[in-house]
Formats: sequence, C-alpha cells, structure tokens
Amino acid sequence: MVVSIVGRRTRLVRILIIAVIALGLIFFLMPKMSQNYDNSLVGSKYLKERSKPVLVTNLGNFEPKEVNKKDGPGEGGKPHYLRDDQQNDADESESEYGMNIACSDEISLDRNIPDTRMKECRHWNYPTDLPKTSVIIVFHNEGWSVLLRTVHTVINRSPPTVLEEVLLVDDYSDKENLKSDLDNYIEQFNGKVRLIRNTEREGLIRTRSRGAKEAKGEVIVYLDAHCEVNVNWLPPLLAPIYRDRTVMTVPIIDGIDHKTFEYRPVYGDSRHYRGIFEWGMLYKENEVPDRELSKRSHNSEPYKSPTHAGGLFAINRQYFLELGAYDPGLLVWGGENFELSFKIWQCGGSIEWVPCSRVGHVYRGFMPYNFGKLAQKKKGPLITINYKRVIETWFDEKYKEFFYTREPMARFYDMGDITEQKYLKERLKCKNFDWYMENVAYDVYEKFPELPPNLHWGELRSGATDKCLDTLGHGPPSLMAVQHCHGYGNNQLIRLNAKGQLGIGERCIEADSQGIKLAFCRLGTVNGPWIYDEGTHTLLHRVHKKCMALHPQTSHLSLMPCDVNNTYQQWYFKQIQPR
Ligand code: UD2
Ligand code: MN
Repeated sequence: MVVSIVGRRTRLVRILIIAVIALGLIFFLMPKMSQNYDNSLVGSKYLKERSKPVLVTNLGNFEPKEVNKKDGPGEGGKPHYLRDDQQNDADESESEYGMNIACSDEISLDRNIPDTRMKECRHWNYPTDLPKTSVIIVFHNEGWSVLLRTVHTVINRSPPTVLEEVLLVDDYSDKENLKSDLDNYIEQFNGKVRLIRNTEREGLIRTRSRGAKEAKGEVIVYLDAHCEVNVNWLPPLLAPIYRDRTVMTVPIIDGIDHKTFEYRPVYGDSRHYRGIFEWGMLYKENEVPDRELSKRSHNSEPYKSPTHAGGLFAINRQYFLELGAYDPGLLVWGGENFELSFKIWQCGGSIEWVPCSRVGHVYRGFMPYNFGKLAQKKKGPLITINYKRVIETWFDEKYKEFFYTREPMARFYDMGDITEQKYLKERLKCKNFDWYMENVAYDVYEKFPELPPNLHWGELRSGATDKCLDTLGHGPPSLMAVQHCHGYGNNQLIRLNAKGQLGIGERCIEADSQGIKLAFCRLGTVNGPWIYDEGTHTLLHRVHKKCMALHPQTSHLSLMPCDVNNTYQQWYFKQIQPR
C-alpha cells in the first residue's frame, strides 16, 4: 500500500516535470517555426536548422529499387545508327535542328541510360520534405522526340511527391507539330505538365525569367529542351537549397551525341571540375582546387563553383526573383550564366556543383536558329554585347580593362542602359569583384593571369600587298594566311600586348620552321616573342631573331632574316570600327 502511494506520487511528479519541459519547448520553438525563413531579405538563410543528407550503407531513400533491362534502339545509352537508306532524313534533320532527329525518333522516349554517378551516390539519404519543384524547359523550334524525351525522363526519374510540375515555355516556335499537337500530347500527364507560349520571340534568357514568374514550385530547375535526366537526379540538387535558400545548385552535365544519341559520361567518376572563365568571357571548366575539395567529408558531396555553363541548374524561385531574375536587358543567348553567377556570389549567395546529380545534354553540331528581330540594328555580335553589360555591371575597373584588352571592339558596342542593374547591386549591398576573385574564383588567375594592355590592335596589313593576316577560320594548330582585308575584325583582329604576345581571340600567333602559326596560348602565361618596330614596321621574333615575312609568289607566311627595306616584311596595324 505504502509502496504504491509513493509510486503514484513519483509518477505524478514525473508527469508534471515532463509537461513543464514540453510546454517550455513549445514556447521556445513556436516563434522559430512560424518564421521558417524570411522571404523579404536576399541573402537571408533558413533559420531552422534543417537535416543534412546522410551517407548510409544500404540503398539511399530515393534510389529506385531496380531498373528494368530493355532492348531497342539506343537502349542503355548505346549509339543508334540509321540504315544507309535513311541517310537523307538524317542529313535533313541535322541541318534543320543541329542534331539527328531522325535517329532520336527511333529511340524510346523512356529509354534507359547508364547510371554515370560515382558509386557512393547510391547511398545517400535525403530529407523527405524537400521543397516542391517546378522543372522549367524553355524551347524554340526543338525536335519533337528530343523535347518530349526530356519531359519523359523528368517524369520517370523524379520523386512524384517533390515534382510540382514540368513547365514548358514555348519561345514562339513555328514548327507545325509544336504549335498544334503539343497541348494534346501533354494531357496524358494529368496536369503535371503545363505549357505556356510567348506571343513573340523573346530569346532564351527572357523566356526563362518568364518561366520563373509563372512557375508554382518553391524551387525551380531549368533544363535545356534536349536533355535526359539520370537516376535520382533531383533530391541531391534540392538538398543544399532546402538547408540554405541562397544556394544555387548545378548538376554534372553528361554528353549525348548529336548524331547517334549515345549517352556518355563527361568525366571519370572521382575527378571534379568547376566552371571558370577567361577574360574574353569564354566559359571554361577547371579541376576543382584542393582548398575546395577538402572542405567536404565525402567525395560525392557538392562543392563550390565560381560559375556554371548556363543551361541546367536549381534555385529557390523567390530568391531568383529577388535577385531580379536575369537582367532583362540581356538579349537572346549568352552571358546570362555569368550575370547570374556574379550576382549570386557578390550579393551573398553561393553556387554548388552536385556530383550525385547527372543530366545528359545534346551538344548540337551548330546553332540551328537565328536571333531574329532581336538582333537587328545591333552593331557587333549580341553575345559580346551581353558580356559587356555583364562586366560593366559586375566587374571592378581593373577587370573591365582585361575584358576590353581581350575584346577591343567591345568598347564601341552599345550595351543599352544598366542603371537598373547598378541600382540593384547597390540595394542588395553586393560585394565587389576583387572579393569574388580572391574568395571564390581564385583559380582563374592560375590559368588566365592579368592581361597586359595591348600596344597595338586591329587588322594587320601587309606593306606589300594590302592583304591582312587571317586565320581562315581554322582552329589551332594551323598555318596563318593573308586574305583581302574586310574590316570586320573576327578572323583578322590581331592584338600585340605589352609583353610580346601576338593574339587573335583566345589563341596565339607563333612561329616555327613550317611558318607562322595559330597555336594554343600556353595556359597561365601572357607573354610572347614578338617585338613590333613602329619605325620600320617589322615584326621581330625575339627568340629566332628573324622577322615575319610574306612570300611574294606563294603568299606563304614565315620567318626570314630581317630586312627593313623589304616591303614583304612590313606590317601595319589598322584599328577597326564596328559597322
Ligand atoms: C548553353 C547552355 C544554354 C544557355 C546558353 C547561353 C548548357 C548545356 N546550355 O548553350 O542553356 O545557357 O549556353 O545562353 O549549359 N531557346 C529559346 N529561345 C531562343 C533560343 C534558344 O527558348 O531564342 C532554347 C532552346 O530551345 C534550348 C535552350 O533555350 O532549350 C538553350 O539553347 P541552346 O541549347 O541552343 O543553348 P546551348 O546548349 O548551345
Ligand atoms: Mn542546349
């Protein structure tokens, strides 16, 4: 009896203590739960500590249990070859789409592809309450089967609970099947796939921004319209964003052959690469520095990257809109990857590449579409004009000079008004480019050091024939030639920098026993052997102690013993104006 009363009392006390603790916890947590994250501030993080992915010994929680083996054209990501009598169709579709749609048409929209991830990737458990996601696919005149295979793979390989929708945004295509059959086709997906259309051509950049505004998901993922997402691609992309809404994530992009649709892993499985750039704003990939890799405990974990290729990435929708989406002054194609990258990093966010998320992309043979009305009345290439907008907004003065040294014509291009962009940068209290170079893109200088200024640039005219040095559009290694001077620059735009490097675009001009050659510049160097004498107009090769000469009969270019009176050894730099 006594025992039981004492027992009851201690039980009561215990219950009381538990109740007090529980109430305390509720009061303590309540305010935190209700302000899960603050939407109003760019750069703000989720306040609630959210669970991290965990590496487990069994199969990860979102991994498919098994994949059915199938037979058929292109199955397993194998190349598919058409018969000889189909060659006409193949050629036709190649010139219409930049890829072999006739081949794609014979491959199942639900084909299997090889799992190209590192083995470790199959053993991650991801949070189960990942944010709902809209996958946005913008397209202009894409091949039917390629576009729809992109949609099918997203539906087949994304967790249905996470996938809010696939949002197709048609950038004013004029192909009949896209105009009239697509609405019917997507009905089979019961509302999971939505289609909206531009009423005029906007270009991919503005079309993507429109997609962001129209999407319903908390996170948006962009894909090009010729992709195949790989096994369990989505959760690893979402997990970093789930913990911190200012992280943008990027999958590793495998290649799909544009002739055979063979699916090929881009890198072997344990080496990691990340996106950087050279000073003419060409996108490059570079092995990830140890400083970055060593921050992680497992080699399949995401790592930080200065930039990305452009097409494929995931981002919190609201965060993207707070950043102003893409600069609306960027036209059609190109440079938007840098704009977004600089903006994210400099204004408090970050970019991570995710080894466990793989997506295949068809790199086309050539660009099958033109830039339409949007490119008319523009002096200079749209892409370079876009770059100019981006560097004028985000670079510090010193870095702008590197860009203009590498792209001297860009100084003359009209980039439009960037007041709004500058204002955004100020409003979001973004850091300067020096900070970005020192803390994020510190591997750029290793490959592409500061550029010495140009001493001379323009067409390089021969004193004897009135012709100009020209690459003939060939890539390195190849012999340089002379051609009629056309005054447009391009393959005739030559630069000589203060350290003796003679360059054209991102390539260098060098000389050996065969002649004057277009060559790859030595990575990490900006110097060269050339000395231009403004008095005699000769170009001396310092090492061989000979001068650049044109053969009077054959027009072959080579080094000859210097003779200042020989007009075939005289060269004139003539600046070019855009027209
Ligand atoms: C790369 C990117 C691409 C984009 C581009 C630079 C990858 C794999 N691809 O070129 O996404 O960032 O660099 O801007 O990183 N499109 C339109 N309207 C247009 C033109 C294109 O909607 O006026 C669509 C097109 O159908 C495709 C997407 O935009 O779905 C990207 O175009 P792309 O595939 O020609 O670009 P790509 O891969 O050469
Ligand atoms: Mn593409």
